[in-house]
Amino acid sequence: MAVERTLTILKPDCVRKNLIGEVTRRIQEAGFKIVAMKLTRLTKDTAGGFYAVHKERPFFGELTDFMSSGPCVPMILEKENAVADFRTLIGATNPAEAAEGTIRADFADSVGENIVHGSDSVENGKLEAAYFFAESEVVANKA
Ligand code: 3AN
Repeated sequence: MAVERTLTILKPDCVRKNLIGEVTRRIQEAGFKIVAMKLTRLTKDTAGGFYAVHKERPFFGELTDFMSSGPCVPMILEKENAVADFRTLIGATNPAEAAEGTIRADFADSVGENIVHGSDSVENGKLEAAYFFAESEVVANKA
């Protein structure tokens, strides 16, 4: 299986609930290597740019309000089969439908406030990673 990168964001609800440590622990325990990471706060505009594909959706305003409501923690993660394995680890978008033991099933309140983002393809992962990180901020993590 190929080594891939995926982009996650520990969303503002994750930070507010003091879950940065617990969610990061689960990510690392599942075998993902963190190759870039920062604490940042999106503006409504930068959140809108990230979710531009959802611009016409009825929840776009709510989504960009939420994503700019407090600090978040974007990370680039590396692992074999990272994109699909990360989506398995976090569970379905709607926490009510997320499998038992997944991050969203355990911690998320709603489809809007669902603790973490995960890229849906290798291609989007690259675009999303570049949205948050310069190449110079990505570290080869061999540990
Ligand atoms: P995922 O993040 O699991 O790939 P998408 O791409 O379908 O899910 O949706 C992007 C983000 O938009 C989700 N993470 C979620 O926070 C938000 N979202 C999706 N559907 C809704 C909805 N019906 N109401 C509010 N927010 C939503």
